[in-house]
Amino acid sequence: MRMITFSILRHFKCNALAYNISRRLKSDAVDIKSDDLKTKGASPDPDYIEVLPSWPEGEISMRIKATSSMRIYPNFVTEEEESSLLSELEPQLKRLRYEYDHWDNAIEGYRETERDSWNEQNAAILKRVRETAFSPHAELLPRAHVLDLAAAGYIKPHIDAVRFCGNTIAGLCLLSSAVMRLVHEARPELQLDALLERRCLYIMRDVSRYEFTHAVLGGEQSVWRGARLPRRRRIALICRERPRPEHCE
Ligand SMILES: O=C(O)CCC(=O)C(=O)O
Repeated sequence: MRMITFSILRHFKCNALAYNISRRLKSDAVDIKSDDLKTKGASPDPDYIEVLPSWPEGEISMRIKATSSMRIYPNFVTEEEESSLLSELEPQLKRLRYEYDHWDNAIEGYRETERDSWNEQNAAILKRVRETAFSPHAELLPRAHVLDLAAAGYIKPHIDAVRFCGNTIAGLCLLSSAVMRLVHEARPELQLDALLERRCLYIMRDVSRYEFTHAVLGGEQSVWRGARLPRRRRIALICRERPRPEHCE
């Protein structure tokens, strides 16, 4: 197993071990009720989740599991809230260089950090993210992961490692819209795109998290419903649950 340069994102990416664990976890994952997701303010997502034509028409059950295990809340933060978050993040990010040679080639053109202390306004936003995405009993990782993708950056398909985070992942999208593509690991014809608009919050858990790879498209690939979606610099503020104890190293 390759373990080379330090990277926060590395902890959340799959590797051979994580794949194996995630396979074992799948049977648990599909048993979790997808309506555990809070639906406050969330659309059923036909506007933001698009099943791609390669998905067989008769394959309904997996379609329901996949689409109901991902939620997108458009305009979760206002422009003013976005500016407030950026003004706290930018000085920290400016000190870092974009990297183009991620240890496992999972991500190109990124810089990243973690943060656990926020000014009052931003702490309230983070609290709202956590209250929306996680159950009150969830144990969360204390720091939010800040992932800054350059305009030319992109994230290749991967499954997040269960060793480093729990079931639910919540990402607040700042500065640029993007398309996230999910592809079933064992049945690659099962594909869907999610439109992650600037200032939206997305939540992934269960099937979308464990059975599908996810990727953030860049360059020419960044297309939503047949139209180019220009990818600019994008910052994702990602909150995660602690890993389940049985998955800790
Ligand atoms: O940038 C994003 O929103 C996705 C990040 C990602 O792929 C991950 O944290 O596993």
